[in-house]
Amino acid sequence: DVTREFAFGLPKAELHLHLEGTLEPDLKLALARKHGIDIGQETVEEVRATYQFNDLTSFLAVYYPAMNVLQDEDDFHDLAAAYFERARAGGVVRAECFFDPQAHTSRGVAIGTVIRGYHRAVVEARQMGLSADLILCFLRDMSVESALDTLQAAMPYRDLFIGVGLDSDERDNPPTKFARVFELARNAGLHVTMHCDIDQVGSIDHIRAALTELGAQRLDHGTNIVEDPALVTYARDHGIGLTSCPLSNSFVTEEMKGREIIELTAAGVKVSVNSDDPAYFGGYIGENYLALAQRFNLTRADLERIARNSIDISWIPQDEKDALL
Ligand code: ES4
Ligand code: ZN
Repeated sequence: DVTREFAFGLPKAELHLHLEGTLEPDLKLALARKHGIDIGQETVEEVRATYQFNDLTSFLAVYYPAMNVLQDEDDFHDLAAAYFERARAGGVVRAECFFDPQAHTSRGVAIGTVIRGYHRAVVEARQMGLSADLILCFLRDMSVESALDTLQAAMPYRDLFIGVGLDSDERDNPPTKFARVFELARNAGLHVTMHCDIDQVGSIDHIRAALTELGAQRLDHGTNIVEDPALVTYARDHGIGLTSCPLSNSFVTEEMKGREIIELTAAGVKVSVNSDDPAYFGGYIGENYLALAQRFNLTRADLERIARNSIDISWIPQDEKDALL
């Protein structure tokens, strides 16, 4: 009995959203034209046809090169502003958005250009009644030195983001590689989350280290935690939130992780549903709620609980949170 209207209308928090993953074919083409960049396609349909993948490697091979069209502060603003419009239409009342500075600084764009552009859109979103903030992510397939440099370069903009995360290719890049970076971030009063979950040998060890050594307050994906009941209990007792992304997971792992989401929620772990890279994975947050409900026969009450949990595990200031719950 879950309708599209219900799934989209539920007030919810988006906690796992890569701003670079919201680059729709039409904006990509418009920015390519603006800057005179040849991206190899001439029409929106041709660009859309390149958004084609079946695992993380093939996805990242499209994802990073696409970012070449993001050049000036307005580009970053326009990307985020377009996302916030879509988020509002999907019932999002709170958005905590990842961005990848190294994907831009590595091609010569200044970190201030990135952060100022995104932040201008955040301020406008707030003026429209959407509570929003930024989370700076480190690319885990780059060196720890690069991550340290990035954190330091971001410090002049410390007040324009609320936390740090860890993304890109997890293989051979455990979170412990970045222990020093996360320690410095925590000391700066930043929130900490990290991507943990690629369904590979060792991912439960990544989750254990994230929670017990690195100070992670949330896990992005992280549903592999079901493999270790003691860690499930730990997550429940410490209020560790999980940010699951059904449509993205069905590309990268061929599963929405619905069983895990249901099991963990029943065990008292707060699991949210999110959109990851919605321009690439076939839908924004409303589509993710709807797809999960349809595939796993969830009720309206199930979705209401997930939406409420998403606000509960958000890093919104407590007084704002109380007003939303
Ligand atoms: C990502 Cl699906 C996925 N996995 C790892 N890192 C990412 N960054 C953006 N999307
Ligand atoms: Zn992600």
